[in-house]
Amino acid sequence: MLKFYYAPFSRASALLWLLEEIGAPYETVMIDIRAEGGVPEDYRRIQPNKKVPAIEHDGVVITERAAITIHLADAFPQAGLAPAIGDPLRGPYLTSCVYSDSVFDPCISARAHGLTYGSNDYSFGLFDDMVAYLERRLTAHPYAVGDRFTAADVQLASGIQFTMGMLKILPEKPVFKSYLERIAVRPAFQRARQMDQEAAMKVPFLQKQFAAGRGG
Ligand SMILES: N[C@@H](CCC(=O)N[C@@H](CS)C(=O)NCC(=O)O)C(=O)O
Repeated sequence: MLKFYYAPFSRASALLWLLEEIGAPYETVMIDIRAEGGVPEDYRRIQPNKKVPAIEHDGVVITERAAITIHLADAFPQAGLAPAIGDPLRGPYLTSCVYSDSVFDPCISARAHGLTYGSNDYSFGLFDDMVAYLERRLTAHPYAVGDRFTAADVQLASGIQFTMGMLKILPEKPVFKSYLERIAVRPAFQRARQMDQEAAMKVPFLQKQFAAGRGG
């Protein structure tokens, strides 16, 4: 039994895509992270900071998107989304899954908030180093960790898409654009996008944003 704690247009949207790539049945529990008065307190028993995503898989709760991504790709090996232990790509794969949330994401947030700092000041290091590293990696091979799509691409492409396309914080490098083009043709990606849009239309806060022409 797989339960997915989800809110549209959020970091949980990446996991919606991953679940669609995997194709196993799951039950979605909507969490209104934009509810007036905040996220209901009883959700804290699932996620200590009341954030999405979270999953409950066969009675075990897993939080933190990178951990959930790694877990799901391993739990459903038939989807072929994770190099196995012993595969030389396993190390780069794990690194990439975690890098997206522990380096890429906070570098973007720091930049968005105009934070100036030295490389040593924070564990995630410098924005420019992060951009140069991703540019090098995606120039070296078409996907996050080699020649084939893995769950690490769900992490990476979701981040690139949102921060380059919507937030306009990640620079529009040709290598990032062509990477997203390779991703955009995936049926699971397209399905998840559509599902995310439809779920967003049911969120009161987002309904108001759409009505005011600010959504999407
Ligand atoms: N470190 C968390 C971050 C998740 C996160 O930031 N979720 C946001 C949505 S994008 C959230 O739930 N925000 C609601 C809130 O903070 O109240 C993870 O990787 O799962």
